[in-house]
Amino acid sequence: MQCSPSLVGALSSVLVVLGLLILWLYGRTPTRYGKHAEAAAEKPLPQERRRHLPAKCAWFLQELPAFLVPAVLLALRNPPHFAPLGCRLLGGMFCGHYFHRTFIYSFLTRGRPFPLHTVLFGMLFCVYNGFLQGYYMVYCAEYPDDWCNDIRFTSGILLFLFGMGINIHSDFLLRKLRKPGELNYKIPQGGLFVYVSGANFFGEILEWFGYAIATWCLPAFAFALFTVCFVGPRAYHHHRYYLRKFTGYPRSRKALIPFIF
Ligand code: NDX
Repeated sequence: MQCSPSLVGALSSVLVVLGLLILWLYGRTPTRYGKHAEAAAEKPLPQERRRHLPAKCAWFLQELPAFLVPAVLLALRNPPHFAPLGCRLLGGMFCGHYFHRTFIYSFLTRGRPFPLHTVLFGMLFCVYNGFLQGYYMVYCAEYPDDWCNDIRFTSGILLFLFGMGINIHSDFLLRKLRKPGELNYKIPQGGLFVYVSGANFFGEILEWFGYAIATWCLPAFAFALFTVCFVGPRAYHHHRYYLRKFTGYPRSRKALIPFIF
């Protein structure tokens, strides 16, 4: 396969447009899964009356393509070797994140069942994004020999690891709020939840901006922007939900960015 810069440009632009569309749609009304499925249940859409999948199964199926598609592109690389920096960044950071999300997070989650159509949209999205990131890093990315000493590379890797740490720890704190089989909501405590309601989302955003800075490429920045557009409004709606539901909810806590928003 050859690198086509116009294909990369077109797919990245679509990702940005999708992100902005989602920001416009979900800025006003929350995505209808998890705690916002409760409100949706009062006025279900026709597709929401149909089938749901258990959360473990939904997360596994939804996220698997984001791991598998770039992994297959890496394996099919001709000649197949892992030496170029782009391949190592893709394998270590992008596939590393989705390995965790697919094979660890999905088996640990204690979340609610997902509407089937949401899972299908999620899968489609992960195929698309997995292909874009994988195709670019395997076939297009070229770095100077001293890129590993560049401040963008080192700061990006550190930001990615820092964000991943926050994200995994915050998802762990959320999981600990429930015993197996429970589906009720409690006030998140500890870690970065002391400062924000969407600590896991804040970590996810840092992660993808770290990846974008370390790889310094259009597809990665497009995905980081998409992440802000999708999880940003979700953090905001979670925050409003908590303020409505819990009278004792800490007033100093922000929605997404500590001390700011
Ligand atoms: N999956 C990213 N729109 C999404 C799936 C849905 O990885 O087509 C984006 C991802 C997809 C979405 C994905 C893209 C856009 C789609 C959408 C479906 C429709 C939409 C395709 C791919 C679409 C159009 C048509 C416009 C194009 O019961 P519960 O489930 O609420 O339990 C929760 C629990 N919990 C609590 N427990 C007790 N007490 C409390 N107070 C609790 N609060 C929460 O914790 C869950 O079990 C768990 C986490 O819940 P929550 O709501 O905090 O996080 P969640 O949204 O479930 O995300 C989980 C993790 C998190 O780390 C987050 O950062 C990451 O996944 N994530 C999520 C979404 C997208 C994404 C990352 C990214 O863009 N990078």
